[in-house]
Amino acid sequence: MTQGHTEAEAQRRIVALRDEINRHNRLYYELDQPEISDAAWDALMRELLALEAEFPHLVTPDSPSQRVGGKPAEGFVKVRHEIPMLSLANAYSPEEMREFDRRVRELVGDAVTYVCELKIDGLAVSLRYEDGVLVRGATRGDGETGEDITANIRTIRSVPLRLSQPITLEVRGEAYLPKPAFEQLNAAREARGEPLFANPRNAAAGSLRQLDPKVAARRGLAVFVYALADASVPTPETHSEALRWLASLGLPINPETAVYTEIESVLHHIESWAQRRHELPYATDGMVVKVDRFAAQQRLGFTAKSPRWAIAYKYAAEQAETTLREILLTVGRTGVVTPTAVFHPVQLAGTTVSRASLHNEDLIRERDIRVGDTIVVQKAGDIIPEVVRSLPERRTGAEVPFAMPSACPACGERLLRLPEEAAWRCVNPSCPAQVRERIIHFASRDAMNIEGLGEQWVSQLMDAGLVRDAADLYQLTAPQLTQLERMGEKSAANLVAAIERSKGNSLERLLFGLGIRLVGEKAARTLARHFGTLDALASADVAALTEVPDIGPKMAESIRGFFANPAAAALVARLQAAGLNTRYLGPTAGPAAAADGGAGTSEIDSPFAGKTVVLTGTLSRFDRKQASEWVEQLGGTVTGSVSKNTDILIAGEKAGSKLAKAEQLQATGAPLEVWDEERFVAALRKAGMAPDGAEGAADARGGD
Ligand code: 0OX
Repeated sequence: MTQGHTEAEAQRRIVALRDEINRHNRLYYELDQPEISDAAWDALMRELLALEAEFPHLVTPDSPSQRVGGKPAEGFVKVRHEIPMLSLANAYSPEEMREFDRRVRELVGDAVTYVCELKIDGLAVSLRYEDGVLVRGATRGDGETGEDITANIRTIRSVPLRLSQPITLEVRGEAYLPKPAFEQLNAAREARGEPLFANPRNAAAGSLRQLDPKVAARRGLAVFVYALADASVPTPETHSEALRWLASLGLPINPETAVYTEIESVLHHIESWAQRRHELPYATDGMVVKVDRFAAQQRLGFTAKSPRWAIAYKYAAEQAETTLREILLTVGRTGVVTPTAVFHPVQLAGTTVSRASLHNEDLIRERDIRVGDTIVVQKAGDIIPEVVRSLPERRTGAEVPFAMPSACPACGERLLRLPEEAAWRCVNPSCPAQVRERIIHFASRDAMNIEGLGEQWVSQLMDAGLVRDAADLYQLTAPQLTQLERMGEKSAANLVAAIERSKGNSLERLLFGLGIRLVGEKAARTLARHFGTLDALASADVAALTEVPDIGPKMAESIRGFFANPAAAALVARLQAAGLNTRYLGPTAGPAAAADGGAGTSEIDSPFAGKTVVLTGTLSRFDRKQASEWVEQLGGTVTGSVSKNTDILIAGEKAGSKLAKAEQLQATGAPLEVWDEERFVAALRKAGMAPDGAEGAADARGGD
């Protein structure tokens, strides 16, 4: 097909192929919506490579053939904020607001005016206009350096491309996804069987970081501008006037601002929005209160991180009372038994909820939660429901205290709780619940990527006795599948083809799919690249494993343990016998293998793998429990006290003795690192487990 081209023909075809491949790379890596099979992608790439080999002088550095992975290593150009983008100090109670007011009055006197603005739950952006024309949009980043997202900002309809006057200015605002757009986006993802975004903020962040502006455009983002950073013309003397002025220039300003001179009026205003805010078509999580007069702002100045002239009042999670009907137990892939509270449905932060994870037995005991209890539930961050406490004073005597059963609810085998662990685990590796979860994981997109094989089919296949482990998938035939309810001939043929295709995956997908404890996607890639074949990895001892960069002793032990386990070894042998590829195919082996270097959803870069982590102090964006879960999901071990075994101390505000101890240890030369919340959040984001600001894997899936 490539032979006999004239150069002009080759050039045209090369350009077309590059466009096509770039488009599919984006669909695959950034949108998780591949339109073509891996094999079809391979064919396009092979054609391009052949043409480029035939006409080497037509190779350009930006050809997708020259890339590792599917997109440039640097997705966005970095932008330095001449005027830093500040963050806000938080207040959680009226008393803290009154303290803020006292501090303000102490410094600038009694004649103070405050502006109240709803705190929009989105992503901070900076917009720069030169002579009235939008020239740059940037994310906040770390406040000093953000990313240039001009192309995406241009697609946001509420952002004017030209102001009503030819002024040069820079403004800050919040980009957000309106609730209806968020719901539509998730509905579409659900219809395609894709993981959902956990909240509008993550969806907004993900949308803004799309490399293809067309995609960002489709997402329906909007912006509210809330600050003037810099302007080439004389500007008003107060923030409230500045907002009106910016509105007159055509910039989108939130209409719900209010001005008061007394803190008690501010508090009343805050209270008046506590419920009403849920009716707005966009998500809010508080009220920002700013000193109005710029001269007063200047006198108040800044602390290290935030202005002294503004504060964010965060609404407490809305709570409701309900009755606990039952505690359901589910068994995960690794055998961990997780209790879930099932309660009478209640309205919370605008939606109906009836379930909340109870995490583990200790939490149920600490909160003295009994079946039949009246319980208080809330949504953490307005999104994730949790049981806050029980109300023992409401008991009738009929309530039943919870006891973790001694047998697995799925298979009846013994449950075991290891010292130092909060979780009970089913010890039976052939427990059907575990097996089901393992097969689902094996088939999942980031592992073997068997299209169409989701939870439902796995359950049906197991119930029908057709599949007992991942290796059985490779024995399935179309006639067997059509016996399943709702499985037509076409679907059956597609599924068999998808299973067959997965045999050609590069080793790292198989390794990740095997679900070896602590081995995430990144480690799987590292191992695949290092050892090259499954056999080489399987016969590596702990010493050989720990020699590999980024593979720590805990992961090494886990890998050894896996291959030493006869059941696991038997599974691997059957997979090999079924004809699965067990070699690393290299970074350019097609989408299935080329995730290397792509910073898309599959790049899990865990700084916590194998590390011992301690959390202390107050974290402003989430609680420690949530933080611990993230660290553990990223392969870290969270312990309660600082010792010489501690690798990382994450210190929030008001960190006390643990921080002191860590600093003492550091002084003695211990390699312990102390991280602040910003660094923690940055690491989470990088690992795709972002509380705000990252597309894909973990945020979409709620980090599970
Ligand atoms: C919001 C919001 C965020 C400007 C000065 C310090 C922080 N999320 O709605 N930030 C600010 O103010 C910036 N105002 C807001 N309304």
